[in-house]
Amino acid sequence: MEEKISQIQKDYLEKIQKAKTLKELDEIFLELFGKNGAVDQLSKQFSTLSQDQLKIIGPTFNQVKQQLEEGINEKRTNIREESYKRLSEENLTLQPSRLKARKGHLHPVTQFEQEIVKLFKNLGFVEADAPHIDTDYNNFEVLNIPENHPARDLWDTFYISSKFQVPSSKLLLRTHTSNSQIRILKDNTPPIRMMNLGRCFRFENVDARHEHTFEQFEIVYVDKGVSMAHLQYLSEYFFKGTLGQDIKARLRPKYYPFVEPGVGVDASCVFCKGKGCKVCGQTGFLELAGAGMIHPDVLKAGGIDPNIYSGIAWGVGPGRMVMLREGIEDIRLFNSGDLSFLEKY
Ligand code: FA5
Repeated sequence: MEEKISQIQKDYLEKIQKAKTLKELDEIFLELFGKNGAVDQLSKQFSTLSQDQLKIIGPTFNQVKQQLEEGINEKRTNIREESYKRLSEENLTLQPSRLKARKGHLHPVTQFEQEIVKLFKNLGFVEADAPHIDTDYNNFEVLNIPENHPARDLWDTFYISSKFQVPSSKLLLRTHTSNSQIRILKDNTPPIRMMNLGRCFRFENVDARHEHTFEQFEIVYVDKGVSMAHLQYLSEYFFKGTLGQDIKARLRPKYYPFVEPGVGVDASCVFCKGKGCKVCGQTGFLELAGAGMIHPDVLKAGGIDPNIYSGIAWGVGPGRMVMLREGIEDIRLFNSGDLSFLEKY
């Protein structure tokens, strides 16, 4: 174990030293401290050590962790300072007459979001607000995800430093628009038809389909006699309105602690129309949303009697939908600020 620690120390101190950009440093940080990163992998092996071994390894491990973290921070500062220096030494001769006027337009995800808000406004849904920075209670606990629930692993997030915490409520960046559910239920009386749209955040291993900062769209519908049939109808209404009239919706059992039953909502594949192809893994369907009947405990926490009312909640990622509709292969392009990409939409 000691050897592994010193190998990681050696390898990563070297990598940090060689890094030239902030992006490279971010990647090194994720490799080390991200989910399943080198540090995480090491600490998982601690359970195989005896108490005596732990007493020796523990402090070394913490020391190396701290050294690597400090190394990254120090290098970040160096890279920033160097680039400020370069900028301040640069001599710019601006010639405004040569700049071509550029016409801007809304971001492709924003365009799509305006479409879906309109679709649901046509059914009487009203927009509700929910904050990006929220309490652990609203984002997790009230949704049946207590502190040690395994579902938290799927929705790891960024926490606000304790110096800025309001006493007694841990603050975090919301992981999903489902933090709107408790507000919607508390602030309204049935029949409720509301939707929430906006930014969500996760401590993700970022890749072509996963961003740390992305958008979600959620609807909450509560009334007497609301059932899975409404869920099926609304899913199909959404897919037909955005992907084409020939698209079908399929509900498949899936676990979310705040709905019962919970479902993954699939759309028939836009590429092969349900026949089976490479994109849908020959299944004919693509999973696009999570949904279900609102759990009675969540209704109760929102002051609504589950013996009288029932409700559905449904959440989708607009970014992933735009990727599908426009054939975009990498979700990271959306936040990249790359105008040559954005100008195509
Ligand atoms: C949720 O976030 C649940 N809150 C959805 C829900 C709402 C369930 C209401 C039940 C009732 P999930 O983690 O599966 O579930 O995310 C929902 C959608 O958000 C995904 O299908 C995907 O389209 C999008 N999404 C999730 N994580 C990311 C990510 N890292 N980057 C981009 N899109 C993401």
